[in-house]
Amino acid sequence: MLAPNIYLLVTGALCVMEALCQAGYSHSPLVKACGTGVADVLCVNNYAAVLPYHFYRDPIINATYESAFGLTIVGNDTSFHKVENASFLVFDKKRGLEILGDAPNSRYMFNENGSNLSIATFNTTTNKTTTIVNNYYGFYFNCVNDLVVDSKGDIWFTDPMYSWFNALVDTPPQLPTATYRFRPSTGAVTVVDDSMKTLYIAESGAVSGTWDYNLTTIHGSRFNHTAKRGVYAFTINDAPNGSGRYLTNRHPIYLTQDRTPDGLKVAANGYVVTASGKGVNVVDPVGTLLVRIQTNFSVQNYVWTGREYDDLWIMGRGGVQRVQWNLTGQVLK
Ligand SMILES: *[C@@H]1O[C@H](CO)[C@@H](O)[C@H](O)[C@H]1NC(C)=O
Ligand SMILES: *[C@@H]1O[C@H](CO)[C@@H](O)[C@H](O)[C@H]1NC(C)=O
Ligand SMILES: *[C@@H]1O[C@H](CO)[C@@H](O)[C@H](O)[C@H]1NC(C)=O
Ligand SMILES: *[C@@H]1O[C@H](CO)[C@@H](O)[C@H](O)[C@H]1NC(C)=O
Ligand SMILES: *[C@@H]1O[C@H](CO)[C@@H](O)[C@H](O)[C@H]1NC(C)=O
Ligand SMILES: *[C@@H]1O[C@H](CO)[C@@H](O)[C@H](O)[C@H]1NC(C)=O
Ligand SMILES: *[C@@H]1O[C@H](CO)[C@@H](O)[C@H](O)[C@H]1NC(C)=O
Ligand SMILES: *[C@@H]1O[C@H](CO)[C@@H](O)[C@H](O)[C@H]1NC(C)=O
Ligand SMILES: *[C@@H]1O[C@H](CO)[C@@H](O)[C@H](O)[C@H]1NC(C)=O
Ligand SMILES: *[C@@H]1O[C@H](CO)[C@@H](O)[C@H](O)[C@H]1NC(C)=O
Ligand SMILES: *[C@@H]1O[C@H](CO)[C@@H](O)[C@H](O)[C@H]1NC(C)=O
Ligand SMILES: CC(=O)N[C@H]1CO[C@H](CO)[C@@H](O)[C@@H]1O
Repeated sequence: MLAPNIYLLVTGALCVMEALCQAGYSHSPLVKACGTGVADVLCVNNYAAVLPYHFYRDPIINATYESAFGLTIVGNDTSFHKVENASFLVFDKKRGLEILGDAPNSRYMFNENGSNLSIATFNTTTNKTTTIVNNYYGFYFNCVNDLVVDSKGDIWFTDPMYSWFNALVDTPPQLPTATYRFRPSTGAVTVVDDSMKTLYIAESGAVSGTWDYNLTTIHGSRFNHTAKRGVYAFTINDAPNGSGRYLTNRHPIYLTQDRTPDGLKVAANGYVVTASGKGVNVVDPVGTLLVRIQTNFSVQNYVWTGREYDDLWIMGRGGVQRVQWNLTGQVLK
């Protein structure tokens, strides 16, 4: 008969027994170059589940410093510092390297800051942007955010309030947070519902603030790492008589390691892709982190393009990055 594993709960007080604490550190080096070598890909050994003492991650996010996993100080490991600037972090070696494919590539394309209150097209031949919608019957959008284009050419987008809370705009919110459909051929903007089988919703309670129309309240927000910042899955059910849909089975699948989830999308194979801080994470449908793309700017959104839908354009505050990999987007119907 096999002896069952014995799990010890090592409390803070027990950690004075240094030998016991250090004994758990058996996954050295913590990170190592991996993959085909065509891009800087780092494999994170065993999810870095045991960091050698003493380690420290500063929780601060301010104008000059943004807490990130890769900035964790791990004084007794000589490899971990490489995490900071790697293009790709692989957590699940088999599925992660499959997502990256044979020739992953991540390139910073250009710096850009705007489109925060409008939707514009960008012509990759001329580098020209053309605004196609910038208001809802005279009201400014708060922060046109996540966006997808369906096969009919309709653009579906969310309009939350981050721009105000992040002090990116000087117009306080004028509309409720909502999801819209914009039809470029007619100019019509309509508030919509979703119609997918599983709905993923990101919660960004960690970024919060207040406003009023008197322009006297605090502009900008504080970041609170202990508040909600997870991805939740719901099952979408059809009402029996076809009269509508309802959600059940809300369950958290993922807590982002940096900032809050943003730009949530589902890949063709069902993997859930979400921006978080300065990067984009790929998790499986139960929330296991497989791969992270790292950028040097905070990512807000991204879109799959190209004939094969494997060309990912990532945008955020301070940049646009292009990633060519082996994870394809969903063709929306
Ligand atoms: C921002 O946070 C970093 C890290 O904690 C700190 O060193 C720096 O002084 C802070 N800067 C400001 C302007 O508060
Ligand atoms: C390295 O480990 C030793 C022994 O556990 C510990 O005393 C020391 O503080 C650690 N050094 C750093 C820089 O964390
Ligand atoms: C990562 O890149 C930044 C910006 O170029 C640089 O300041 C920093 O030293 C780099 N970190 C490491 C560990 O190389
Ligand atoms: C690319 O992904 C597919 C699954 O979508 C997989 O079958 C294939 O092996 C992957 N390619 C590489 C080079 O890993
Ligand atoms: C983007 O915005 C940031 C913050 O407002 C500013 O520091 C930076 O210069 C801007 N960059 C460009 C290219 O406009
Ligand atoms: C981009 O600009 C070029 C040159 O003006 C034009 O020929 C092309 O049709 C434009 N692309 C789109 C998708 O509008
Ligand atoms: C468009 O931008 C790219 C990337 O910055 C640059 O390489 C290219 O020359 C630009 N094209 C034009 C027509 O300005
Ligand atoms: C607007 O702000 C002023 C100054 O703080 C305050 O006296 C007034 O009550 C506020 N008005 C509203 C409608 O909140
Ligand atoms: C951070 O969020 C937690 C959980 O919602 C809350 O209990 C705490 O008061 C918040 N801290 C601050 C400084 O707002
Ligand atoms: C359809 O079902 C809903 C809730 O299940 C109910 O409220 C509604 O009255 C039903 N409509 C018809 C036409 O049966
Ligand atoms: C990010 O990297 C690109 C390319 O190396 C560089 O042009 C850009 O200035 C960097 N941005 C920041 C905020 O470091
Ligand atoms: C494209 C666009 O609307 N950019 C705006 C984003 O917000 C800043 C701050 O309000 C404006 O200065 C930009 O023009």
